Amino acid sequence: MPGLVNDLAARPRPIRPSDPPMPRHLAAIRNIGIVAHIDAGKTTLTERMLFFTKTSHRLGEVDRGTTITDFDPEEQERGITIYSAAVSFQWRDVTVNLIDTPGHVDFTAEVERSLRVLDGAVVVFSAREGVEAQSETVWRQADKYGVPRIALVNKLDREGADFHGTVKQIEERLAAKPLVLHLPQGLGPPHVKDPFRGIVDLVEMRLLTFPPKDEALAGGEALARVTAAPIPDDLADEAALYREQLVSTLFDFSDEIAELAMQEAPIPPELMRKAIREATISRRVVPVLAGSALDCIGIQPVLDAVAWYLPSPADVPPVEGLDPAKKVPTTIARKADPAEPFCGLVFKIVAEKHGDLYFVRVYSGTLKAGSRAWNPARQKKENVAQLWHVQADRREQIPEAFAGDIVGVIGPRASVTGDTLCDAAHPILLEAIQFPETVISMAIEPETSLDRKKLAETLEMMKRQDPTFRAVESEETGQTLISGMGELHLEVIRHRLERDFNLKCRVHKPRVSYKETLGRPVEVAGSVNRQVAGQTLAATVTLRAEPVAEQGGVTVEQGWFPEAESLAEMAALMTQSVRESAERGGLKGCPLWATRIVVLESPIPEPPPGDVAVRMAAAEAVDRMLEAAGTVLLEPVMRVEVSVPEEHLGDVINDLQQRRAMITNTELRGGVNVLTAEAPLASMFGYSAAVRSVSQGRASFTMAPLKYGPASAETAEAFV
Ligand SMILES: Nc1nc2c(ncn2[C@@H]2O[C@H](COP(=O)(O)OP(=O)(O)OP(=O)(O)O)[C@@H](O)[C@H]2O)c(=O)[nH]1
Ligand SMILES: [Mg+2]
Repeated sequence: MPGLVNDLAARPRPIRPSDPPMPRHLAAIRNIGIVAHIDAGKTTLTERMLFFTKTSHRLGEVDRGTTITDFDPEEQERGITIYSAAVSFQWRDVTVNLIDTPGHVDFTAEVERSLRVLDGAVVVFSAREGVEAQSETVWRQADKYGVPRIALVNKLDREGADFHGTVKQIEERLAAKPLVLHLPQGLGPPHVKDPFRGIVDLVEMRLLTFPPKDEALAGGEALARVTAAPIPDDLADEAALYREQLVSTLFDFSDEIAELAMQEAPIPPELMRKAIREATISRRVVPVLAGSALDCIGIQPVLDAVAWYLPSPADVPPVEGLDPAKKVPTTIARKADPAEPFCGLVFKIVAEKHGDLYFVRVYSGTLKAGSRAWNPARQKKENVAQLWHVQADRREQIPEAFAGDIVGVIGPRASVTGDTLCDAAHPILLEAIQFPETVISMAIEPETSLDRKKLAETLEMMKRQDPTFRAVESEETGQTLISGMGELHLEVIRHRLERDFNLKCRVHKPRVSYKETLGRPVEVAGSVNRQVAGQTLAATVTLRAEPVAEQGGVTVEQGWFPEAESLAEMAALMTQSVRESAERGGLKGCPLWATRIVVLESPIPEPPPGDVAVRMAAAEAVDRMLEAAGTVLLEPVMRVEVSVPEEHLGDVINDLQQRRAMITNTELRGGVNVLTAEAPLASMFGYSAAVRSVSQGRASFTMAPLKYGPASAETAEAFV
C-alpha cells in the first residue's frame, strides 16, 4: 500500500552516544558545501533545498536568473555561479549552513576556501556526463581538507543518463568507495518508454515517488508529498542485489548488523543509518543518492542524508594551529566548544558600502558583537563591531556567535582572507588557505586620467575580496596589469568595474603570467661594508639556493639556529630579509617559482650589524644568487580535457598538436572519446572557438591550470 513518508521525520541520531555530552546545539549544526563541475546542478539543488525547507516560498530557476544564491547580475546573465553564496536553513532538528560554490575553473578559489572551513560536502554529478574534470579537482580539494562527502547523481531525467556508469566512474576515477543507497526507477525524460520518476531507497527497501514539479510548487506540506510504496516487481531483483552489497559493506562498521544479517533477521534502518554515518564521517565510503534537481525528485532524501550522514562541528577533530608565542613550531588544538577560548578563520571578505564584511568560521569559543579579537599574523587587535547571519544577499544581526557557526563580522581592517582571529589571551595561528597562482594578465588603463585614483582604489578593494586577483600599477606607462585565473575571471572583473563602479577602461590583449626559477643550484654570500654618515654598515648573508620539482612559490628557510639569543635573532632577521628580497622576483622581473633558498651560517662582524646592514647584505646575496644561477622562464601549462566524437578526433588532435600540446591520454567514456593533454596556456587563447570549428560544434572541453613549465626558447628570447 502506498503511504506517506512520515518516518522520514525521525530525528537524526545523536552523534556518538559514548561521547561526553556536547553543548546541545553543536550536534545539530551541519556546515556543508555543494561542489561539482560546472552545470552539474549545484545551484538548482540549493534552490530546491531552500524551497523544501520553506526558507524560500518561490522556486527559482538558474535558466531564468531567479535563484537565491546566484543573485549577482553577472551570474544571472550567464546562468553560472561566480561567487560562493552562504545560506542557512532548518531541516527537522538540524540547522544547515550551506555554501553553494561555482564549478567554473576560473573560480576554483571559492571552492578551496569553502572546503577549508566546511565540515562536509555534497558532490553533485551529472548522470549524463559522469565524473568530469572539475569534479576530480574538487574531489582532490575535499581530500586535502579531509572533508567527508555524499554524492548525488543528478540529471537522471536527461537523455543518456547513466546512473551505474556514473557510480563506476566515482569508484574508478576518484578512487572512492561508493555506497549506493538509491536506485533510480526509470531513466531519462518523460517522452521515453521508462522515464526517471522515482527512487528505490535501499535502507528502508521501498520506492519513493515525488509529485510533479508544478504540484510540489502548489505548496502544501511538501514533505508529506513524498510517497512511499513497496518496490515494484521489475526492480525487486536489482534492489535485492544492491541491498545485499550495502549490508555487507556495513559489516565493517557494525558487528550488530553483521550478526543480524547472519541470522537473516531484519536490520533496523536506524542501525544502518548509524553505521553509514560512521563510515561516511571516517571517509571510508561515499553514500550515493539519485535525483533530478530540476524536477524536484530526490531533494528531501538529500536533505535527510545531510542530516543523517554528514558530520556536525562536534564530529570533526579539534582544530589545530601553531602557538604564536613559541619560537620552535608547537602545535596546539582547540575543541569545538563555546567555553573554549575563541578562535576562527577569515575565509572570505566582501566589500560593501558600509565597510567590509568578513566571513569567519568560528572553531572554538564564543565571539561577541562589540568585542575585540586578536590577529596573530598581523599582530593587530581587530574590532568586532557587528555580527551578522548571512542569507545570500539578506542578513540578520546577531549578538554572539559560537563554536561551529559561520558569521559575517563588520569591524576588522587589517585581516586578509586566511587570517586567524582569536582570543588575545590565548593566541593560536591556524593554517592559512592556499590559493592557486594567477595564470593570465591583462593591461588596463582608465579612459580618463581623472579616474586613475578611483581605479586604483577599486582594484585594491577587489584584491581584498579575491585572493586570486592581482593588480599592479606601472608608474611609467600609467597602465595597470591585472592578473587572474583565466579569461572569464578577468572579463567578470572588467564588467564589475564598468557596471558597479562606472569605471570605463581601455583593455589590452590578455597574456599569460610568466614566472622564473633558478637555472642551477648555487651557494653564495652577499656582503655590505660601507661607511654611511660616520657609521659602519657591515654584514654578510650566506645562502644556498636551488630549483625544486614541487610547484609553488619561492620558499626561504632558516638553516642556521645558533644557541646565543642575539645570534638567533640575527639568523631570523637574515631569513626574513632574504625572503623580502626574493619576493622582488627574478632576472626578468617575474615572480620566482619552484625555488628553495636556505639561509646558512654567516659570519657576524664586531660590532654586530644593525637591521639596515642585514637587509642590504640579504639583497646583495639574492642578486648574486640570480646572477650565479641564471634563471629559466616558466609559463603556465594547462590540463586540457576534450570530449569529442570519433569522426572529429583526428582533427582535434591535429589542432592540439599545433598548439604545442602533449596528448597524455585518450579513452572512451560513455561512447565519446575523452582526450587529456598538457598545453601551454599561451597557445590556448581562443580555444573554445577553435575547437567548435574543427569539430563542427560537437566537442566540449575543460581546461585548468596544471603547473608552470619551461617556456619555449622563442618565448624566452622574445620576452621583454
Ligand atoms: N534536465 C535537468 N537539468 C538540470 C538538472 N539540474 C540542473 N539542471 C540544469 O542544468 C543547468 C545548470 O544548473 P545549475 O544549477 O546552474 O548548475 P551549477 O552546478 O550550479 O553550475 P555552476 O554554478 O555554473 O557551476 C541549468 O540549465 C539547470 O536548469 C536536472 O536534474 N535535470
Ligand atoms: Mg551554480
